[in-house]
Amino acid sequence: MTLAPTVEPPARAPAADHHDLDRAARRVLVTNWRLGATVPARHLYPHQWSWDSAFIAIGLRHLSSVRAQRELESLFGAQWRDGRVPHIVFDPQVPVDAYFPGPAFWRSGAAPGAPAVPTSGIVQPPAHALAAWATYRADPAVAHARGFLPRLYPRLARWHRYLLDRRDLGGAGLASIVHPWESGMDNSPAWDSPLSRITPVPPDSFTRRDLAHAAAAERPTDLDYGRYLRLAADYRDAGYADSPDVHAFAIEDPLYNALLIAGEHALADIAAAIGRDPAPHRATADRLTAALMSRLYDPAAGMFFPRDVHTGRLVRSWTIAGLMPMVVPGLPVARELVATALGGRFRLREACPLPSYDLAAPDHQAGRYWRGPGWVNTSWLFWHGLRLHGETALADDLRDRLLRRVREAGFREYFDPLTGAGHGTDGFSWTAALALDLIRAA
Ligand code: 2M8
Repeated sequence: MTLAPTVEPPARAPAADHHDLDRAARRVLVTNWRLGATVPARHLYPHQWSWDSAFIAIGLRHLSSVRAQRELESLFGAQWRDGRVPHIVFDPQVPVDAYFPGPAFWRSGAAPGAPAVPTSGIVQPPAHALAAWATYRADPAVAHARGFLPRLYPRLARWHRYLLDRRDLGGAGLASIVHPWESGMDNSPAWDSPLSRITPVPPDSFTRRDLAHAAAAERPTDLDYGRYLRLAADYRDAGYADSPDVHAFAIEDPLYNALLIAGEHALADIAAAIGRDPAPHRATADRLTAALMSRLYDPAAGMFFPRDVHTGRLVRSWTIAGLMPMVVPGLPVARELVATALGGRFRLREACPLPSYDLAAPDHQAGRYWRGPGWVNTSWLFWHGLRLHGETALADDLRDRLLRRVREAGFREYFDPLTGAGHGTDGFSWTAALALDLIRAA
């Protein structure tokens, strides 16, 4: 049995005690808005990022449904002919050395089927169909008038098709990520072992820009970067072709595939709304859910783990990615995931945002990027999943604590899950956007 995804809280004005937070969140999104899209953060991330735009649209829909629609439309305007949606769409107005690696590294212009605008050649988690459906539901009249869904649906369907066909590197139906940046959780401890096989490029062959805007102790290391660049350069030099020979890093990730499944359910809803047949999308979602359960779920652990396609083994690292299948409608083990989230590794009742990595692990680092701190997007996804599976009390409690955290620490990129201290950049768009969404569900 599958349930329809319920990503759209009823449109509501913010309660009086959230007015200031609401106003401040709007200000972040206004400041970060460029021509047709929103940057994740002004200095650290001055271009359009793929899954950021999905979360941003989920918040923007409460301010301006047209802007939310344009956020997604501008991203899909940079879709490649093979269906891939690039992880970064570069703004040609921004100086080329503002972000590394920039257009000169990715050289998308030389790749077959790339758009005219410069982009990266890798992808990010497919949160877009969910965001498109939520955006439509916020204002169906305006969406109809602009032809939003009929225009976006074929592009979303081609995007998913790319992942289902070209990225099924393990042959079991699940999509593989081929770079840690594709996971969205760039330096997750889960990637340490598969990355250890990759020869880094020499440290003096590149100049990082991120360290000009964020503390080194809160970012990935130079060794991580050396390996990221090796993988990306190999992919680029193969013309961005997808095959197990090209991809020395190939992982079936639970977060990635959970969003793909939730996205297929959203595509079914979208298809039905525009008079197309939803059944193929529901069938794909059901097939992928079965593969997710058989390939990535460990019943003894009550947890999903990534599978390394090259070794064939699960990577038993307790990251928040393993809880993300909560967003899958009808997931048969939602109760087990809640129990895991309530346990000592994630401490759902106190930790906020939920830690990106096992609080009890000796190598948990509360302030370093995706190796411990909490992010609002993964907590929003878990909150959404709790509601989807009827865990309303836990969902409401998480929502209230998330809003309190953001009010106290600001629209930071990530937070110490126990002390609440803010880390990374400030004025971070998805933190603001998802706060706007949570406020309206309060
Ligand atoms: C971070 O990733 C980028 C590379 O894509 C970076 O570190 O430069 C990640 O947190 C990723 O999930 C996010 O989409 C991106 C922009 O916010 O920043």
